[in-house]
Amino acid sequence: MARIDLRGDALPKGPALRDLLPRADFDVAAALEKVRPIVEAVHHRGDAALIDFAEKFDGVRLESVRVPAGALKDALEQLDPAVRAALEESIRRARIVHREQRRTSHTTQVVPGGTVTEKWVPVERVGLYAPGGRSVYPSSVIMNVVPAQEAGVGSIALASPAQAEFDGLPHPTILAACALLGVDEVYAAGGATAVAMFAYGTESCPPANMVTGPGNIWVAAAKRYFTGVIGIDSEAGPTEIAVLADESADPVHVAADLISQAEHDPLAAAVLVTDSAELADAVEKELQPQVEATKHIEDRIRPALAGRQSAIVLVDGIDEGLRVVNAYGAEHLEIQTADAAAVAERVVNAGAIFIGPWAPVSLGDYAAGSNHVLPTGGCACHSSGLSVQSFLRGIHVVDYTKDALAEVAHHVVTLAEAEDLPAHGAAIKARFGWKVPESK
Ligand code: HSO
Ligand code: ZN
Repeated sequence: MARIDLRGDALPKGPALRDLLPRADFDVAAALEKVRPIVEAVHHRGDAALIDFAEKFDGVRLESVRVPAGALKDALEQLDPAVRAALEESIRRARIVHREQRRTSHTTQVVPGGTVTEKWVPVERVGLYAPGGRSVYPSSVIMNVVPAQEAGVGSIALASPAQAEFDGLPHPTILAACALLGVDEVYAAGGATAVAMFAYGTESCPPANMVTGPGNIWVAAAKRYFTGVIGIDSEAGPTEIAVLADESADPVHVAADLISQAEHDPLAAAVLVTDSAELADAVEKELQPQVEATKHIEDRIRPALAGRQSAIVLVDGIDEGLRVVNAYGAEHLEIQTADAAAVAERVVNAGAIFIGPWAPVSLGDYAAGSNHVLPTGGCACHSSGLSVQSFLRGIHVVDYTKDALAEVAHHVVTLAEAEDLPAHGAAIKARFGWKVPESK
């Protein structure tokens, strides 16, 4: 892995620090141009376009994009019992956490006779995307469906690419996960075509108000295409892990955790930030045998670790390390230091934080109860991971009596005039015989 030495004066004081930190090139804007004709074809030709694109991209001609109910049932019946038990435990834990995120409506009395209620209402219909191909992740189905269900979303549909080896159905573990979660509306559609299907609706799929779920750059580009038209969760980019570690960290754990996320994608980022040159050396030494011993070596892990998005960053101390990880805003941040909980308190930018030796990112990916759909590419500086909140809208309900309106009327009229919007003021005066009521 590359080294970035930020010891001494090399650590910049201000925002310049961010420019020194490693990050993958993930050019969603360029992909947008390629996605545009695909999205337009789905808009104009509906299911016929989806079927043609499945043939072109997934190599299978579909009879229909909607997955029959029997296929979900069959997939669940054929699911390996150990995988089923693990998925059920993952669902159970995710529900425990997400159920407590539910918000209740709240009424504030602003003045006597004047209230504002914030009413939380779930999005009515959501389309969830689960990738196929390199990443068939039933765990991501759980991470999208559970918060939507706990938010009370009434209509949940899921799309995942058609698989030639399964007669054009999505991958059976995706179908089984849907069956376990009680999601019965499933479509065989992939990438940008799936996002367009949900955004516009087709003959077989009613349009959705929101699309969530991970995916490759084409999914991210399609989400950007529809930004402002439908709701999206985020443009998920390649996975990132940052580890902030001192000399107390176990290099075997640190190396294993860096590799664990490098396993996702050749563009995945693995970043170690440490004040211990000994630990940096030990981790690098440890990476070699561990990489050799794992599966996706050449296609993902080696390019991910050698890529410009991954590095070992050397700092003078943990205070400086905190500045680095806060500037970076990792999707996943592990704290492997003495007194890790206290160090974690000082982190302000991260998608999720994993404290100490017994909370690796892999736990969060599957079974901590936390959500694994998290902001990438530095978006943790302004956005959160998926939660029940993602699927709710807060509607302000304003309720004022005549006296309460009269009390503030002169201020409203004054501000309307100051903004050269006299009709706004007139809407108040019309209620009081075209006069501004005297304030008490
Ligand atoms: N680490 C990925 C999620 C995932 N890991 C799915 C395993 N399966 C992004 O948070
Ligand atoms: Zn993962």
